[in-house]
Amino acid sequence: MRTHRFLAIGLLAAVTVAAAACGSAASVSQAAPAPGAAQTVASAAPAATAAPVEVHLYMSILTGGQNGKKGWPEYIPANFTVPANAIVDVQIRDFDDGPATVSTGMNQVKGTVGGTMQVIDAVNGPVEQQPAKTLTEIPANDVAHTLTFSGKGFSLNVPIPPTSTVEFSFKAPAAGTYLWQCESACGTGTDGWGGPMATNGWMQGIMTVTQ
Ligand SMILES: [Cu+2]
Repeated sequence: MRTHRFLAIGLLAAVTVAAAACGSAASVSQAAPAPGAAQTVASAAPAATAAPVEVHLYMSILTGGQNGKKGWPEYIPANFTVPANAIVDVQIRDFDDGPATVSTGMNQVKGTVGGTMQVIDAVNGPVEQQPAKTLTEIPANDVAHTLTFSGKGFSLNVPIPPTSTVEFSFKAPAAGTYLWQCESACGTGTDGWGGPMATNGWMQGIMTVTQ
């Protein structure tokens, strides 16, 4: 199994709201130090948790040369978990330097927040500080891999150029499991759809969405 990780930063917003509630609670209790004041503070908590959770997902795409399995490029992690209805901010660093034949239309960005992605022409170091282009598609002959969900209940397509970093956000669907597949024929066999393209944990994987 691949390792997976994601960072939840949504709590920061909740903490900020909670701090504000504490401040107003202090003034309320000074004006009227009645037991009822504490209940007013407690009622503010549900409003804070109603804000959408935002999480970050960091992925890398390694070549078969990098991971020691020739002809088997690999998403790390390929299997990951996000909370239902969260805004998921994704960064994918693609260390693969060559394109592969992409399925028709899969060079277009679909299903992301705003229908766009950011492309950065760098993969190492603090790429966030490099200039980024906001794009809705890239040339079909410049796609190395894609991150594509096309099953029931969730649809997303992000094409990824060689040796670049892409960033985008999507809204997580309802709880469940969702299979993704790379739609760029980067695998083994005469059509490039064998090996990693047909193996979970490599060029396909599962997004688990928790309640
Ligand atoms: Cu691929």
